[in-house]
Amino acid sequence: MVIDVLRATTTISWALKNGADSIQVFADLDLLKDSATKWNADERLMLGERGGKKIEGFDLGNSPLSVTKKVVDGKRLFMSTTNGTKSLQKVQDAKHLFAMGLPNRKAVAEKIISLQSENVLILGSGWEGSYSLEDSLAAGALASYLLIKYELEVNIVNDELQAALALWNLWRDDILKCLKTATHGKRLTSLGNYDEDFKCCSELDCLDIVPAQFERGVIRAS
Ligand code: 3SL
Repeated sequence: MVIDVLRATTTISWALKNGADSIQVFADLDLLKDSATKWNADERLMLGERGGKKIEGFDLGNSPLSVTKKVVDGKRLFMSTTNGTKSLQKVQDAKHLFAMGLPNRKAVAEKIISLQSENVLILGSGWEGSYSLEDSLAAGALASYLLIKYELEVNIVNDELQAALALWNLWRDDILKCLKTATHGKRLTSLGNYDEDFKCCSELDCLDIVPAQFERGVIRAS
């Protein structure tokens, strides 16, 4: 499972909630443009960012607020972001692959339990290869939900997730503050007013959507 709280997996979850048909993720922009041009022009959108800013010539940036029903309903989104879509590509050979943000934490947790998987690998997207506070927070939020609801069946097997759980217990009552304290939050703040994005990305368990990979690189609501 891949987490990118700010903001890729939150945007993916909201896009699917608002009726996007599917989201095809890319690390490489040329490949993205090539695939997008082969798709029906009325049914495609190119979406993405580099360094937090919308990519020139693209229809949308990477904000969960931009993927409204009016804009994305019935469309395939061709998406590339600095970290989140790269992470999704990296693990695309996984048997089951999900994308999670804080808004769909509960929905993804219930899905995981329903699959009765022996092992669950959680990949926080971070920022260009380094750790990020907000993705660890969400990993801790997931662990916390699973432990409280399914205590006997869940076993945390590494210190990274124990630390993430401790982080969640520290910040769970002020998620918004945690996101703004994170270096990525500060980076976004330095680019402009992202208050509504922060609010949207910090809202817990408000979406019943589980974004799941259906074919290599293509994510749909499950
Ligand atoms: O790195 C990513 O995948 C993005 O979500 C970063 S940003 O929030 O759009 O800046």
